[in-house]
Amino acid sequence: MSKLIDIPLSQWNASGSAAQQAVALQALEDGQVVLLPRLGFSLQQEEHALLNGAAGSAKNISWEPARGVRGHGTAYDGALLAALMQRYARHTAHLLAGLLPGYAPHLQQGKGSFRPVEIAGRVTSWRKDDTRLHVDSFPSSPTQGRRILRVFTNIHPRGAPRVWKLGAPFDQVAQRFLPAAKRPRPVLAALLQWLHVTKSRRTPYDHYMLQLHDAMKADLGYQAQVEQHTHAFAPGQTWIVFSDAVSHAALRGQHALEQTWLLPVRAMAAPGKSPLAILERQLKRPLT
Ligand SMILES: O=C(O)CCC(=O)C(=O)O
Ligand SMILES: [Fe+2]
Repeated sequence: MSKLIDIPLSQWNASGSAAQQAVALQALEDGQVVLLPRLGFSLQQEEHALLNGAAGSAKNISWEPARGVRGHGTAYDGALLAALMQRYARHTAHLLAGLLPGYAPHLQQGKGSFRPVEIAGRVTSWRKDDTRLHVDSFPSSPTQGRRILRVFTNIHPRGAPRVWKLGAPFDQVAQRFLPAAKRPRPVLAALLQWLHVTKSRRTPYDHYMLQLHDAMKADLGYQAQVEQHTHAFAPGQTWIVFSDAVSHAALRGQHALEQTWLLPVRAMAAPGKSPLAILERQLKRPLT
């Protein structure tokens, strides 16, 4: 199965045709990336300055509607960034409503991010190293089974692609790494919540997803040998992915926007394809 499917929408608020909606839904739930090769995101005149301010900063800048932008230091105009992120979030909401209308009433808005730093050569710990194949799982933000649906747009002003690798399907990842996974410790989960290390309770599901995330990144033999395809996303392109199930790595690129949406498993067309259901089947017990 090909890892990406193209849908040629060129407007954020266009409804997809019924056929495009069906293709997008099935592709995403089957672990493919939905690529919108003609959907770019235009910056306003004054926002172009944001693409020149990254020197020295090594991090993505995250944004939440309730808390605004964080981690932008003094290099950026916070109000300008917040307005940009808000507009991008709104555009992604329109896109998802038009392409995945069955999801729309169930989507919960997560964080957004502005990614002004070149990925290649960035120094991080292995656990934060997104150049290694992984599935997404956030240590401090348990999803408790909800799907992580993310929209990315390459906004590089001078033509640099954002290069990803896509790896093995989720059920193969789980089969490979679950046998050695540590068992969840409910007392630890309660403590982490009490200390506000996690924003809500880390369920057994979240525990196993973190174990997979870490085990994949830590295993350099796996990284070298597993099936993988490289794909370059050009500036002016947008892509949608369930990043909790799709093995991915970002190898190089600079200047992207990303917005995360969370989807309850019951809102999927085929809930049995969720990582929650796959892990529960393999472990033969409930993980909520
Ligand atoms: O920045 C990117 O293109 C993706 C990096 C990644 O794997 C992530 O944010 O989860
Ligand atoms: Fe990731």
